[in-house]
Amino acid sequence: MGEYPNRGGVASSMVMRGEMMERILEKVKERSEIPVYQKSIENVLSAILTSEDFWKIVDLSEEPLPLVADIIRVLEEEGLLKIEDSIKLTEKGYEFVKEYGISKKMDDICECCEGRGVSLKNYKDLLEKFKEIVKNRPLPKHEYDQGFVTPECTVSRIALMNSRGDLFNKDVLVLGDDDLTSIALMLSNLPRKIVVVDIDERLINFIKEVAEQLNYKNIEVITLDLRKPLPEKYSRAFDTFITDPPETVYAIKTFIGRGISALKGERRAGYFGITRRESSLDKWREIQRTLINEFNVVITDIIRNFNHYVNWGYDEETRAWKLAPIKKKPKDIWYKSYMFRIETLKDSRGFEEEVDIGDELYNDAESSTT
Ligand code: N4P
Repeated sequence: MGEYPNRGGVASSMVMRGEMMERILEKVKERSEIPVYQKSIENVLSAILTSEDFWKIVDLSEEPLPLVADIIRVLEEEGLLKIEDSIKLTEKGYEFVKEYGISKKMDDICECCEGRGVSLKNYKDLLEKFKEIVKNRPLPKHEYDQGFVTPECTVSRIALMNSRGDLFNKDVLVLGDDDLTSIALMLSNLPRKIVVVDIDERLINFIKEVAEQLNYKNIEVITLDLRKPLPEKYSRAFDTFITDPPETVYAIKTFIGRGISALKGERRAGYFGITRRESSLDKWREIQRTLINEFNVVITDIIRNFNHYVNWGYDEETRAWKLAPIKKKPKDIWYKSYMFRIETLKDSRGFEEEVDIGDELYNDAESSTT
């Protein structure tokens, strides 16, 4: 101390902010089942510097919603923020982020592709037709955790899969289709054959009707709960699959595992969305372990926030709503997922067992939109 007389103030505030961070971390750990790190707190604070809106804070922080809610409560208890009509840092909060060295969360994504990395230039007609057809689509059902992506996302999936050589003259399997990707696939006329599986009759009927209107013949649709295995004839029958599973490790294993089992063999591709809104990075690691160690496939692409989910209308009935510190409906899209592409290699294998689980297919400690 004596050696650096002028730095006493700085040193003591350094200790103070270190203690404050430790305390916040301990308090959040006490109440959350979700792994929390200093980085999680920093992410939330950084997002709060950018937005006062809870949903936007979840979106920007990229921490699971229930964890963000707990962190916000603790920050409030510590006097770093105020929850009123919106979420705002207090003077003490601003001081803390300044001393701690936390800056605004920037979200400078490309305005042409919204960060998806594919161009829709060659798919303009398809997009227009798709938008027209889906105007009277079945609305999302809470019990199946449905929530569909924007038409631009659906059509970008076609552009993406085509760019990777996974559509033209290929047999394509769609596992769960509230996004109506199969309709965009029909309109593209790229696949050789399309098979769609969904638990929801309404979707199956809608897709059937559209196929009839388009006079599209190379499609089969089946109603099936994916807790059960696919019909025998679909084993090793496809070149490509696409799915968007509920975010529990169970659902991911089941949906993706069935997709992999349905592929013809090596060097075939699978696509699926994985979110940060309902999955911590610890869960992501678990998912990636399953992919690499159990299924023996390789991850070739992970595209951040490729999928944007249109707000699904049953917000007030969800756990997310209960946890939200301010009961205001989201204005903008906040739920996004990363698009994964995997490829099979020699000795890749999927999953064919029936699973005996109920609600755990949809819910775990990190999920919140059911
Ligand atoms: C969740 C959507 N509860 C939002 C509504 N999840 C499934 C929807 C399928 N299109 C997204 C999960 C991402 N893997």
